[in-house]
Amino acid sequence: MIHSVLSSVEAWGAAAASRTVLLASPRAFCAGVERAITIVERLLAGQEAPIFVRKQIVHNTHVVRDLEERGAVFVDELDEVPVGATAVFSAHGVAPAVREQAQQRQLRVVDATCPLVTKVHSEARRFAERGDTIVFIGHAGHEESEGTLGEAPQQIRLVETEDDIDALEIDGPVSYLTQTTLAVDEANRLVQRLRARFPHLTGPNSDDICYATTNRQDALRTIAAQADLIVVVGSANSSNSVRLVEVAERMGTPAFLIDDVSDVDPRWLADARTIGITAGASAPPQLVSDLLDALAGLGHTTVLERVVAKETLSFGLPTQVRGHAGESVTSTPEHSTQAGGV
Ligand code: 10E
Ligand code: SF4
Repeated sequence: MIHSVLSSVEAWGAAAASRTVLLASPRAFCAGVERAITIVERLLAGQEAPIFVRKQIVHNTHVVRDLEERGAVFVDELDEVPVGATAVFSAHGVAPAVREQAQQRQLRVVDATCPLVTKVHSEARRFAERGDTIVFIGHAGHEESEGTLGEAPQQIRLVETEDDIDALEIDGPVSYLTQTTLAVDEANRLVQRLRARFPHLTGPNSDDICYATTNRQDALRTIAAQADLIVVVGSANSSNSVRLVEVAERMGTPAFLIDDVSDVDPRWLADARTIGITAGASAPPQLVSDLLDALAGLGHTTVLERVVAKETLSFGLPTQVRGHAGESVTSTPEHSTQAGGV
């Protein structure tokens, strides 16, 4: 016990140094996540009865814990929700079968699906109606994939790798769609492979990988090129956060995913004089501020923000929680908000 405390003190001692921090921008909350959290917050503020949320509203342990403490009840499936109660669908979207189940249970549904995920669902229905077989590039078992696949289960094939593509046997017209949070470089590689196999392949009018995913990866690339290591703030089940780690690693820069500053291992920092920091789209900005404060406690830090884009997109709220007509939620990743107030 004493030995492990001493070695921990030694490790933190070795981590003490002055450093440069490269801060990626945009980082942290996107507009779809802000909207989903606002929906739950408003329902909690306006109603005595429990608010049930199907699955994690977004894939972040801090966000979920905070909303839980304020009264939200997270469930895995709708059969855990009492008949007639209020149920929120998470930002990742749901399959039509889940909507039908909600109707059967006479639930009051408030849909927090990000509009950019809804767009992919619409494309899936459109491609299926015209008779295509749809190749969906995404991650098996992820809620967003499950939701989109559910739009036309007989006509959609999920692929994750080039081998999956090589194994496809499809007659007739083929189109593709993607999960919104894929790594852009990997997705492009897979689409190229698909096109080689199916030369008449058609796709969405505009990229399914969303603006927030793209911006966070672009910003990360600019800092990963100059950093000794990258720290990504985000939870382990957050697809877009994990992709940020992988993008950095593919560039040859070691990268670590942390839920918050308490996950930092001082041994990572010992030889790192330039640290790159970013956060996934579901991570509260305050967690980045906490990390910066902790690094400042280890020695003088010079923080340089690398801005590749300004995000001004905003999404309207569902009528059930709208304060006034046309009200929307804007993503402001450059500004810190309280982790407890997400
Ligand atoms: O695991 P994901 O990255 O899909 O989700 P997240 O909750 O970490 O971030 C928000 C992204 C959503 C809702 C999917 N487009
Ligand atoms: Fe919407 Fe993109 Fe955010 Fe997902 S990552 S919630 S698709 S804006």
